[in-house]
Amino acid sequence: MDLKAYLAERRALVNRALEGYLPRVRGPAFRVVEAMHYSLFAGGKRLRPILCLAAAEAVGGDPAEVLPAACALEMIHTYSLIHDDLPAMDDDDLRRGRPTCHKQFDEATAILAGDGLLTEAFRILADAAPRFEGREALLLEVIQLIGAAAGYQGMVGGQMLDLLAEGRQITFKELETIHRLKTGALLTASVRTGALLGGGTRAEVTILTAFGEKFGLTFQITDDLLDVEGDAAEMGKTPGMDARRRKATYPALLGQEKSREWARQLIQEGIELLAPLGAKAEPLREIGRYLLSRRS
Ligand code: GRG
Repeated sequence: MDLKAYLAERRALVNRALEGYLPRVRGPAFRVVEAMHYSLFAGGKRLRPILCLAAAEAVGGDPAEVLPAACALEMIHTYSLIHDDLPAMDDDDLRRGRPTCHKQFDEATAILAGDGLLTEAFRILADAAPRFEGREALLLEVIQLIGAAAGYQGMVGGQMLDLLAEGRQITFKELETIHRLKTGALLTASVRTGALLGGGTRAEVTILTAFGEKFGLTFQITDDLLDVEGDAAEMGKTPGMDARRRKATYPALLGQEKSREWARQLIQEGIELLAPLGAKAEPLREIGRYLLSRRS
């Protein structure tokens, strides 16, 4: 399959839906809407929504059915980037090739833009209820799982552990826990959401969730490698920040070559898990392979 064309088509689908969910309607609080819009449309890869759509497809579901959840996941991801870039956290100036939200607007507006995106995500999910008439329990399960993945049991908890680990020597196991929560939880939730709302059987949902977990870890290893080897223009952010902040990373703990090898092995294991799903899971397999060669 032509992965580049697939990703471009899916990205366009997600972007159109996001535009619909976040129109730039003028009003007294327009500044915060503008800041939300600024960060949401700064050109991200849309990996989480695309994973969600591809997982629905892998179980024979209709991707259009899962679009609201896919958009909610992208909003949560964008909120996390806005808050992660704040002076109190990573204090970054560049994100998605543009000044970070707090640089473009101001710190208070960036905090509110993140809050606005997180809240809006759950409103969109709840608003999708009429599409799931007779299957409301499924939608509730998804709202619960995304809440858990984004909150203190997932991404927020991982971010806390990451901040606590700064400048301290940590073990490989601790590093894996941080990344499983900070980045892996939302990526895994994206795949699981697609599988559930796409109408997958429990066995299919279990397979896809296990794939999501392997994918999440592989993503983080390749993210750490990009920070060492990547190019600022291609990445849209400043490389080398992990070392400057003395952050524990896979290359720092294992070395670059071993990290690359481990990423290869993990995603291969993930792809093998998808065997029972047959050809319908090909986009997911391709997205998995793409992790090893991505430049941004
Ligand atoms: C502030 C609650 C809170 C959490 C922040 C996800 C996260 C936790 C911080 C982001 C910092 C970071 C660079 C983590 C590494 C992995 C990651 C999430 C990279 C960015 O995701 P991509 O590559 O970005 O999918 P795009 O811009 O393409 O959407």
